[in-house]
Amino acid sequence: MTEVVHTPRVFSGIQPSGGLTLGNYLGAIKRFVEMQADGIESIYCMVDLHAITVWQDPDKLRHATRELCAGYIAAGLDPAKSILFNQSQVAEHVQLSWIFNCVARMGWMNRMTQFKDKAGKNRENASVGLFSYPTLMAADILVYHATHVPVGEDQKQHLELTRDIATKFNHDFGTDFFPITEPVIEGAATRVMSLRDGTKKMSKSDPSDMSRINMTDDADAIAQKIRKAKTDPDALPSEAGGLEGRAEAQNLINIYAALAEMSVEDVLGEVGGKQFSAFKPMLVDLAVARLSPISAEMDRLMQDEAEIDAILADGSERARAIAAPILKKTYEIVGMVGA
Ligand code: AQP
Repeated sequence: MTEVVHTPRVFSGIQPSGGLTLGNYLGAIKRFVEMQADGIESIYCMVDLHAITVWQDPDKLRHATRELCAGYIAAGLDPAKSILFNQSQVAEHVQLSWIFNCVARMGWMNRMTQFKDKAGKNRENASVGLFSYPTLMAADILVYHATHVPVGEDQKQHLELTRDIATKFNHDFGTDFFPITEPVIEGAATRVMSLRDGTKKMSKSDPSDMSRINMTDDADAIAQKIRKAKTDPDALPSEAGGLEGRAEAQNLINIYAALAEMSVEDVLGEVGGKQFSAFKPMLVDLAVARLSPISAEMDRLMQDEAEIDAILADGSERARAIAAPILKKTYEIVGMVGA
């Protein structure tokens, strides 16, 4: 069998399950913008079908989908260079996910920690969609033959499953058709933690708004949240080793480093020895300087919903042009009769 060389192509997605957080920005979108700058063909999705694995109010879902698109663009994605679209408009994702439901094994799915975290104690009452979420995610990626997927640390296990599905499909059908995708988990803030609890991920759906910085927060809200962020009584260390066992201090330093585009070591070289009372105002100033222009641009873009809808429609068409032949070929490999 000849080895297929897959051309580099980037895919990633974010759920419109609420407003964008600083976690989504530092863990994902900021990396998307850097990858666009590298000139690799890039496809960025608003994964609305993933969002409905837990209840979404339809009006809020529509708003969040458009706002997420505005967030992508405001952060620096150019819809002429990158393909921006919402998942539900390219049916090939769902069609391929069915094939992958038949490739993935129950044992693999039962090991997915995100399902366990999100379903919580009431697993019997979770949607079937929440359980099969990772096979749809594998389809999102592989329906474009994406080779690189920039994500935050929390998505690592789903990406490993995507690789397992591609490997098993290729093995079962004696082909090299699907690439073995590389996760791209890079930067100082691949796991931004809650401002109220340094052991919990910062999340859109955390009931406490004080736990996260939203990309739409104004300067006052950002300042208030950082001022009230949980910390410990000690001064900041001068070296990274001194952050061990200090989850909240580590989190605020990681956020600073990612926003300043500095290494943690360099940040500690500057702020080591300072109390949080002196460091927090520095973090507020930096966060406001970096995030305010993005939220102002999101506001401006949201004034023209028709323009956002046109960008999504154009992106869907360009995405479908890539996905349709890959799905068709998959069906042929599997043995579906068709034109
Ligand atoms: N706290 C985080 N730190 C770093 N990266 C993060 N991401 C999410 N939270 C953090 C990254 O953002 C991308 C999109 O995530 P998602 O919206 O698909 O789902 P999620 O990871 O479940 O994000 P949320 O905010 O926690 O959403 P809800 O509350 O709806 O479940 C991914 O690349 C993710 O790694």
